[in-house]
Amino acid sequence: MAKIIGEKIPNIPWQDKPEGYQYPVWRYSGNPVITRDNLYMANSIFNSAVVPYGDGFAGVFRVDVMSRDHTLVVGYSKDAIHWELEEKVIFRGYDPRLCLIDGKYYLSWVNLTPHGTTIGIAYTTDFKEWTQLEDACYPVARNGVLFPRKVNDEYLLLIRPCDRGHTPYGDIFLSHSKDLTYWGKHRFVMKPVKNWEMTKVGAGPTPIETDEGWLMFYHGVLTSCNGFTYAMGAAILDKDEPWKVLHRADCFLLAPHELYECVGDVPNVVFPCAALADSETGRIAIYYGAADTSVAMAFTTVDETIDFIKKNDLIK
Ligand code: BMA
Repeated sequence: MAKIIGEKIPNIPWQDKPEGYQYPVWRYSGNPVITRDNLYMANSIFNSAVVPYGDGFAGVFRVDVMSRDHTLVVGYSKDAIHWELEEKVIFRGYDPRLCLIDGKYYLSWVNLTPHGTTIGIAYTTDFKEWTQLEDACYPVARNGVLFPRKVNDEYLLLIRPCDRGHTPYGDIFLSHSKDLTYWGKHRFVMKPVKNWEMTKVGAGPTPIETDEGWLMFYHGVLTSCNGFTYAMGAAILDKDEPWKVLHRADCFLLAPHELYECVGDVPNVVFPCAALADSETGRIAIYYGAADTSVAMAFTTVDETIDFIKKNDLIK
């Protein structure tokens, strides 16, 4: 039995696995949970981040507005399924991740600069006032994902260097920092290996600490004759040296199969940006962008996912 090391979330949203379903990750039956109807003047609300907050949950949501500008707004929920979003734009950019480190909620996102995208970092304690730090790197990079605690006394950030366009390549790297300002000791973590992720890979939700290592969900991109297909994979990174991949599934765990994942502004996209993980029960609720149009949820347990990764392990 694998164990999640982290907080208890007794009110984690949950639905049991459908009878007879064979795979380790199953979708919420009420998907999608957030659509453009959640906010006036939204074109689409998708790749978004959530965390437990107070007696409920808070989140930062990617809202592409009707001018098609990329904005980030805050939202709140009692049950992590039904969300109230605020109109106020906190930052411009996209693909937010949230991470609680030492009592502060850190946001990392794709920050927009005149020279291309980079990784913005800001923190808050109340989701109202934000303090923005220096960008974590120079352009061009995306998919910046912080670890929820220091490892060997250093903060860790997964990062995916890329180009200014729809990058036809992309490997995951890990950077270290003592102060969240100066980043260095850049380590290669992983590159695409199998067909389903052959074009590029990028970290997804904040890594989940387990007694077997860091559980990292990520997205992988396949290029077909019809364009990109984004699916979700999973790997386990070494606890103390997380640039070392201990286990990695050779196949996706969730791919665009439902209509709301296959049809939208960008068809065939499953893009995970957040996960709630309850250390008491081992339950995990994953939040992913569906077809760059809405937010959907899927469930798994730490046991099911780790078992599946090990049974289909490409690390021999
Ligand atoms: C990536 C990012 C994501 C998006 C995906 C599919 O490059 O821009 O925000 O979901 O493409 O369009």
